[in-house]
Amino acid sequence: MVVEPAAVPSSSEGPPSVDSPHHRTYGIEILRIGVGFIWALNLVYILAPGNHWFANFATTAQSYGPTTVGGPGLAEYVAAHAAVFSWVVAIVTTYLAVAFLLGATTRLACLVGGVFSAVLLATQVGSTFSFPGGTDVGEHPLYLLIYAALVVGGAGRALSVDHWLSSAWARQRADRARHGIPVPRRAWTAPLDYRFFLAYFAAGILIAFSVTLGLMVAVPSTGPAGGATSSVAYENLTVTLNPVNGWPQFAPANFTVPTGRVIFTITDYDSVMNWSQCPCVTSGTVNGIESVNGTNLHVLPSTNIAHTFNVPSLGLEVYSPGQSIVRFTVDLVNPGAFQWFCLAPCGTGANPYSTPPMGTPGYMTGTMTVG
Ligand SMILES: [Cu+2]
Repeated sequence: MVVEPAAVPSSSEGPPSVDSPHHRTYGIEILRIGVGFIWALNLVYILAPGNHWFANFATTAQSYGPTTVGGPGLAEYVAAHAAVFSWVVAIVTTYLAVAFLLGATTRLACLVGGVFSAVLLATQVGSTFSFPGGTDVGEHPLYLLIYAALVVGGAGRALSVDHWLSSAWARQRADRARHGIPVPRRAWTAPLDYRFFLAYFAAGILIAFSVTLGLMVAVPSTGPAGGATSSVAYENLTVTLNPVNGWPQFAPANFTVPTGRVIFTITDYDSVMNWSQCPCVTSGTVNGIESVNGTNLHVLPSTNIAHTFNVPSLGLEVYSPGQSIVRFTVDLVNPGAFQWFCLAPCGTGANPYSTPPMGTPGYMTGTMTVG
């Protein structure tokens, strides 16, 4: 289909009207279709069998516990009801993909998408804007802006099912009027004023954001999903450059965790490298996966690894891409002192595999005490 370039509206009377094709602007519709593609990609991720999205949902939800204000209670609640929440997310994702791509119920989709983004944002408030800010909710402020732009710009007035339906109804009403048949008044045949809708949109987002924040504080921590007797522990590590010598450094390098389920978060501020020799297969974690910026992976690309976190005696191999947040869950059965190593060639000398900080305690190796 050939689309004529968008005509510049000659009047300044607000969004283009349904019945004035000369005033249609296609830019806003292209933005809408673009958002539809993003949601379609999310849907592909959910449906791809290799991602085990439904099976991993509980672990993924629980891994957000440590970065949630008000404690991990809400994350644990979602993890404990993973079947319900994984389907809700899958259904919302499907609806948003279809609605935005086809331009069917465009405004409702803006509201649903906005509320969804507000809820996700609220669960990660505080870590969303922190550099590298790489959780998968990092882009939701942008989504909210796009939805607001779609509402204000009157998306769905061209290239869309909404437009096709409203034109069909307008024609039928005109037809009836011509033949003297009374035209029934229906609320939805007269488009809601966009400013009026924008008020609902803004209110919906504020309410969703505040309710989620409130729930995070209100829902008490109950421990990990499905087990009331054991508890889950969290360990947060960062990789930063030492201000004195410039070497990358895990902090803390020596730490103690209890036996049982431990959720690790590595925030890696170091830059990426192309490590063509990287084994890059996660192992020793629950389900053999790690989450990189919110996406569960078993095999990682070798092009952006900065460091690794390996505990050979536990068979644990986790890869940490640069400028990213890595989460993984381990079930630690036996107490003891376990030495961990970074195996990525991050040495600063001639041989990056053997020069400091590689193998230097307090930088790229240390002791994890379990018990
Ligand atoms: Cu390293």
